[in-house]
Amino acid sequence: MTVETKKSFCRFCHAFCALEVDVEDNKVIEVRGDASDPIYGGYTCIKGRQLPLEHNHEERLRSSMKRMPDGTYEPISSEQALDEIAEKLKAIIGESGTRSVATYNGSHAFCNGIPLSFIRAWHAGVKSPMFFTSVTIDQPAKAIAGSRHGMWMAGTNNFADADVTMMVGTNPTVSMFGPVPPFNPSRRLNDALQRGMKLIVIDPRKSDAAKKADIHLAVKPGEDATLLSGILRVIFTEGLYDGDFLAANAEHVEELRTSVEPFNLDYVEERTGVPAGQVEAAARMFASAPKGSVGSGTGLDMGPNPNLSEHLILALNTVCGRYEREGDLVSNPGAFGPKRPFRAEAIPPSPAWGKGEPSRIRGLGEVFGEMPTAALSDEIIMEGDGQVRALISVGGNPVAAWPDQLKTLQAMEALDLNVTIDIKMSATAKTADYVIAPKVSLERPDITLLTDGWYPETYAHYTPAMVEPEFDVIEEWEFFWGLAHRMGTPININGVELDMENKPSTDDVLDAITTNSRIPLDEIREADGGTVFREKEKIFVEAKEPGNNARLDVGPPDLMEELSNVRDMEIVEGAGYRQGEQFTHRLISRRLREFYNSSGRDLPRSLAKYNTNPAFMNPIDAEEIGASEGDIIDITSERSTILGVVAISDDIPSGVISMSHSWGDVPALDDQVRTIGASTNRLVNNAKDFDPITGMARQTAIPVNIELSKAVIPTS
Ligand SMILES: Nc1nc2c(c(=O)[nH]1)N[C@H]1C(S)=C(S)[C@@H](COP(=O)(O)OP(=O)(O)OC[C@H]3O[C@@H](n4cnc5c(=O)[nH]c(N)nc54)[C@H](O)[C@@H]3O)O[C@H]1N2
Ligand SMILES: Nc1nc2c(c(=O)[nH]1)N[C@H]1C(S)=C(S)[C@@H](COP(=O)(O)OP(=O)(O)OC[C@H]3O[C@@H](n4cnc5c(=O)[nH]c(N)nc54)[C@H](O)[C@@H]3O)O[C@H]1N2
Ligand code: SF4
Ligand SMILES: [Mo]
Repeated sequence: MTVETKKSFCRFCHAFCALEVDVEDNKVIEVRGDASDPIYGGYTCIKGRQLPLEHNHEERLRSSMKRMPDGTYEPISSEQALDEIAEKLKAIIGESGTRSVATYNGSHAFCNGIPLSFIRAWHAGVKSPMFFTSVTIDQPAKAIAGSRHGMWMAGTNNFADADVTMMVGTNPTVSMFGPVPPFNPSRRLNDALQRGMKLIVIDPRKSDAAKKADIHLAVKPGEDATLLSGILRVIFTEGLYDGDFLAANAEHVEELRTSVEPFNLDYVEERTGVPAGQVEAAARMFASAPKGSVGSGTGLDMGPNPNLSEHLILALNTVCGRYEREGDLVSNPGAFGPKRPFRAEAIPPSPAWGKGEPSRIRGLGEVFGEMPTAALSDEIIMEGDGQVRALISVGGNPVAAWPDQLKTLQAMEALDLNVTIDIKMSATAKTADYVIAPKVSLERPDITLLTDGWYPETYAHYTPAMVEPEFDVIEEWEFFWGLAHRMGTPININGVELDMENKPSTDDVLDAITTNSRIPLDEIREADGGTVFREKEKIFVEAKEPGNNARLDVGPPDLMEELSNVRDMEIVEGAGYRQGEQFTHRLISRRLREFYNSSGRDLPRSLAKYNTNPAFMNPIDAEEIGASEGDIIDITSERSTILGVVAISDDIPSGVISMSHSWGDVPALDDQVRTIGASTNRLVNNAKDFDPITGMARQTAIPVNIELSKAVIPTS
């Protein structure tokens, strides 16, 4: 057999690195970074390099599965599964209405150009508002804050020519997320530092990013709103703001100034643990550089007051005028987005909440057209009109990822129909009535839709399928098309009515999704591999439209009140949030390079690095409880207790435990903590300290106590 080499891109994570793929006998045998790619330049990571193994893994589902009355699973053909599921959905909708049918779209619905548009169209067709995604348990605060503060049409300053970058609660060289464009971010960050860019990192632990920073502010977990207010106060007090920009483009500046005034440096130091001199130095470094912005990640948005904290990020950029201005080159107007203007003007606030379908839970509701995932388990458990009875999870793993694992498990059991589309028997699949086996990335045509706006130039990549699987696996959209076909549901994408009698091809669906694309998909298809599409004429940021008086709102009254409440809180001894809460540590989230949330836990080279999600802790804290490397500890929040495997690290400050999420399984398997890890989400209480708009529970900076465990867990 000859080996054929073709170009494609990785979809193990959302970074979509360009690859060369070796195919032999319709099988993916090896992948390498495509060194000729103009954006990625041959970069891959340990996860991507294991793609062939993921495709050919012996535990990969090669047919869909149906749960039998005794709890075991039997293979079922995808057509038969679709027949049965469609019948059950019809019955449930007939009895309980369309609100009783929900989908949850997880990270692998995002690592694929089609599912989100297709499944939204399916919801419109069946008239169910119950569309959920992982975004509402991730960083919904970004969209919320943007909608309340307003956005700058021409965007923030580019990373490529920034003089300074501030990163808050993000670790881009591992996560492929945050202010560094996630295309070989290590090289991009190193290049930027070499050319003199200053880096400020706010993170409780000495993360990979923090190790490279000019200034690392090791904030006490969850106290970012206070620290960011302190930075803003220095900028106002020392007159380091961009007064001309604010006068022309912002409102409520005085309100912001007076609201941050009480955050004097003594107070900020006492509450956040960051020395006053460092706060001052960071504020000066950020504000005095001509260009460069601040950006954040999950470390900020999963903590307390996420919408307020994210607003302060936007306000920092606005106060320092860190936006592209008239005459600046638009480096990437987008390939797949529609044609649109780039003017030096504000897109005014337009709150993304308070409309649409109300949730039955905790006074929440639709946010930016999605329902809040943090309350989905309650929507399933709570009886009454509108109760969710059927759930289809797509490329997500609720049992691993949703806040409050015990409640999630209760919800999975309460469902009348529980379907998941997953490549393996995940913790969630093991609770499902049907597990639909999908194609894996290199078996599907796809486009770089998710990352379109993040590229530093107008880059796009279309890939055909590399191999055609010889077993019964289907794409996610084919599953929903199959349901719609059986239920008489129309599917309309961008005004294109799909043929509901004869199944379209994946390329037909991609055509529908890119109907309004600036660069026609056919032009992108013609290129072999990822390509930069140079503009015939360069696009520059235009002047503000005459008569446009839109302003960015840096100090909306509701948020200024929230800020004042933060300031009024008493500073708590230890790690609790309120007086009287007796906790010694705050547990913070982090990502591991070798895994993608719960994906990768079956890949040998990843497992060689970590076969559990260690409880990283400071040596002093370990000594205090008498724990050594590899010992098992009990980690107890006000909600529950989990086991953790101690990993001692100087990078973690005393009083902090740093652990990755989406590990572990159900409580019955806890004694396998050394090989399957532990579920940090079992520590989260989704009904307490939740954000009133998005329902986000505190998924980082969780107050906990630790002690050496009495559980006897063998080491091998
Ligand atoms: N405490 C705490 N909780 C968190 C977080 C945290 O930091 N701390 N992070 C949150 C965040 S940011 C997110 S995004 C969520 C993630 O939440 P989820 O997306 O629900 O969780 P994942 O583990 O990413 O689930 C992905 C699933 O997709 C499957 N899969 C892999 N490849 C494919 C494929 O090609 N097709 C299909 N159909 N399935 C595939 C995997 O086997 C896995 O079961 O978790 C959130 N939960
Ligand atoms: N390798 C890998 N890459 C991934 C993922 C993965 O699981 N593995 N997951 C993907 C997903 S779903 C997402 S959403 C992105 C997320 O991308 P990021 O947000 O960049 O994720 P992390 O790498 O966890 O970085 C978060 C940082 O916040 C810090 N932190 C924790 N609590 C606090 C706090 O209270 N305050 C501050 N200031 N910092 C805090 C942590 O120490 C950590 O360094 O990553 C994506 N990329
Ligand atoms: S960073 Fe790794 S997993 Fe993500 S797309 Fe690139 S090679 Fe794949
Ligand atoms: Mo995420």
